[in-house]
Amino acid sequence: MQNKTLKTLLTVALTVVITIIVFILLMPVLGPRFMHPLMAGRMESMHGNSSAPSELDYATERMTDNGDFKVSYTSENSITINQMHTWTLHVETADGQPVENASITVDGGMPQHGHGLPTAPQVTEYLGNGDYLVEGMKFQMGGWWEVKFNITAGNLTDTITFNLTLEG
Ligand SMILES: [Cu+2]
Repeated sequence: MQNKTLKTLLTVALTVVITIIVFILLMPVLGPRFMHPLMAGRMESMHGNSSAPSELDYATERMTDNGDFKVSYTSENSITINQMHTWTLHVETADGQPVENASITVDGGMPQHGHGLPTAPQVTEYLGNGDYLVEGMKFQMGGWWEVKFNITAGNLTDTITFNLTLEG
């Protein structure tokens, strides 16, 4: 009788130990799946807090990367997250002449989060005097954003990246 009890106890203890060992060994495999909701929550809170590199240039008027154009932007209203809005992009030559009828594409995203813009903004209208209407701008969270323009006018093509940090 006592022998059998001992055997049962040993079996239970052994099962528990083996289960724990197997669980620990499988942790790297199971971990990501089990941890996901928790980690996701933690990532989400990191999302807003990750600070941008300190040396970023936030100027709204800059030279393009090869120095071909001087570009500035204004927003129709203050940039608030999750609000679709419109920019006006002003493009000049390096010596200050307005650039007419350029073809311009828009791209952007959050370098620290590895995602792009939530919308596909487009230059929809040339307003004259080197001004271009950019519709469909939207940012879905606070933090450091890059907005990139690729500008082609005549035989010149150049790119520019504007940095923004948004509250959110
Ligand atoms: Cu993000």
